[in-house]
Amino acid sequence: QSIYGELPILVINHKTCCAAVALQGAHLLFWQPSTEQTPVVWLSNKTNFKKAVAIRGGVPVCWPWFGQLGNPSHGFARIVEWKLDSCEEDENGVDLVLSLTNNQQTESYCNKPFSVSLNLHLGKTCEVSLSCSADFDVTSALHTYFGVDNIDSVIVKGLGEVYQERLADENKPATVGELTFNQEVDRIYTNANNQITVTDGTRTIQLTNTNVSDVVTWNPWINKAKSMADFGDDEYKSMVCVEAGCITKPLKLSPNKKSTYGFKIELI
Ligand code: TA6
Repeated sequence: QSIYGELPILVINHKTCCAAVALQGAHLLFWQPSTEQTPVVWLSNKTNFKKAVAIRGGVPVCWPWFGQLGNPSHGFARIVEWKLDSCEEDENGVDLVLSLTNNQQTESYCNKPFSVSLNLHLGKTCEVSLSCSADFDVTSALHTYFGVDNIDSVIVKGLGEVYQERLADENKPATVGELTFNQEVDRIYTNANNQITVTDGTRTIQLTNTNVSDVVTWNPWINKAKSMADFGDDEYKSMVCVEAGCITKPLKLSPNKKSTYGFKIELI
């Protein structure tokens, strides 16, 4: 464990992969299998490592709301410090469990009891599973940033053709089931396959989702990239967000029953 900027970070150097996890937000910062020259889970070079400031890249945990359904954007879970419950290593990789329960950090955002935990497996595959219980419903997403060789050659397959448009003036026709990028894209696909692939011509990443209702796709493109201080002007070329989410079908929670969703990432 070390401190990077203002944040406690768990650094993982295993024969199968290297990775890092910030205790703030139980935030997987990056994941790079040993076979790869560049991270599969991507982190901006300009991200902040400041307390209570959202990290740009990795897997932000959006909870207990997605986007602007509340304030701060994407919920408070990603900007408060979680507890490391366990960290175990074997020849297959490293398994971490982190948790957050209502406490003095969270009471200004939420005055009700809740419990949320995140299980991470970091090895040849990257597996992230969120479990939560509360007496209120939540929307949530694991907002994964994938590293790509060049956005111009990216094709995302398996999304289906039903989506909610989050941009005002989107005018690009959807390619049935496949998505390519030549402008800002910000969509919630509501009938995607459980298995999605992201290929950029040099590698194919397979995302297998469990218990999710939605897959969000986002690339800020040129102008929005320039407008974000924690995002390099050209970094839109080397990332794409494909996010496992429970947004259009919120998680109906109860205090004594855990609701769980998540994903597995592997190279195929
Ligand atoms: O998931 C897409 C999105 O909701 C976009 O609208 C954009 O706002 C992105 O998330 C990043 O949000 P953030 O609050 O992390 O800057």
